[in-house]
Amino acid sequence: METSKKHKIGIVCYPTYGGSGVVATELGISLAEKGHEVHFISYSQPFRLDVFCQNTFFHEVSVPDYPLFDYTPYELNLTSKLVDVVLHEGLSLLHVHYAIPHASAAIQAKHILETYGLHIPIVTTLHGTDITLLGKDKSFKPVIEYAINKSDAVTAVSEDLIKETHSHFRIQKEIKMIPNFIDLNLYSQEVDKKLRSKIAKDDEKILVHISNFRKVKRVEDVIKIFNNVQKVVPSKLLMIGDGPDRVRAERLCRKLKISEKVKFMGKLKSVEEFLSISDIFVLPSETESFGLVALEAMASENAVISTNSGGLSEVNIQNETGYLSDVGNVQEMSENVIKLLSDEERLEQFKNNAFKHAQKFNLPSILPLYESLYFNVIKTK
Ligand code: GMT
Repeated sequence: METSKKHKIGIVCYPTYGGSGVVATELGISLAEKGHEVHFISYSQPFRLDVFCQNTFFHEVSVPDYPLFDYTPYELNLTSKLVDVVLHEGLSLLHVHYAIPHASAAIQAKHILETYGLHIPIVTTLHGTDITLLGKDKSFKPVIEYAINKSDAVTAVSEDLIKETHSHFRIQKEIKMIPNFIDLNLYSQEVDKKLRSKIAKDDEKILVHISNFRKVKRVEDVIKIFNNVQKVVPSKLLMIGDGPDRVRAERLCRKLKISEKVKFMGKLKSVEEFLSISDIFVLPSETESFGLVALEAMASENAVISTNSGGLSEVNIQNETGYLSDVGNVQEMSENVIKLLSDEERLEQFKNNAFKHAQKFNLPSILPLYESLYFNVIKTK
């Protein structure tokens, strides 16, 4: 298939810390490096796009504060911005990440652009909570369903998310699975000994959790697991990120008298160096369509202890790269961490397996899947 032609691609994403924003931004940057012209459209600069990248452009959606509105109509501002950017930059495609409001705004923009005699193909990527959480809220159902069905192509980041989408919505469109990816060059398998010595003693193991500390992440389970582990294995826990449940997690550490062993690091722009010094990544989420952050940890040779919810079993392989348990089974997850940390040979084996499995999701293998999808929808426009 001829995919070498260069295009002008619009990417709509959330700019904040979070897997979907990371994937959308890394995808855009990689497409730009391959010679495509990439226009990011969002309400602020995506956090990984703060350095100069050739062939990339950023268009900010500004949301004026009118006293008339009780609720700011962001979707309308986004729709108008999309129409404007497609018209004036001559885009050949819009790739939107998240069904609402991004896909629904893009579909509306597409209808408006038709009145200008322009056809713009829309590629929608489903990332998770738009389906697994918002999808359960019936008030969004018609909009999400319409946005998916009217997109020219739809992708989801795991097989489980495709299944979930079909179980919540009446979908007439084929949903193609394109898994999330990582750029393996960014991750180191070498332990930064100087950094490690600042966090833990030589005989201590390091556990790490990274998230936005939302309810769905069950950060208190991380603390409970670590509390059980540290009674048996000398260890430290790194809690990276910030969000609504951080205070509860900190409070629990104080109650359990383990605050000295748990370091809350807040939001970090780059997590790679901390992943390189840790042994086990803990992700006890209620649900996770994919769990990109677990894959990032695996790229740095971390074994993973997670729940078996959503698409996590497509990333973390039971008894190979880590262990998976039912949501809330803190006891089993604690025992699994202890089992791994007490058996050096098994731990090394799992770390190596994790790295090998992560290689399957390396950027150069996944990028052509998107390019070929773009090529197909542009060709048929
Ligand atoms: O997990 C979050 O709270 C963030 C959310 C996002 O918007 O980035 O993550 C979702 O998309 C990621 C990228 O595809 C996936 O790796 C995460 O598993 C997914 N989160 C959930 O399904 C809860």
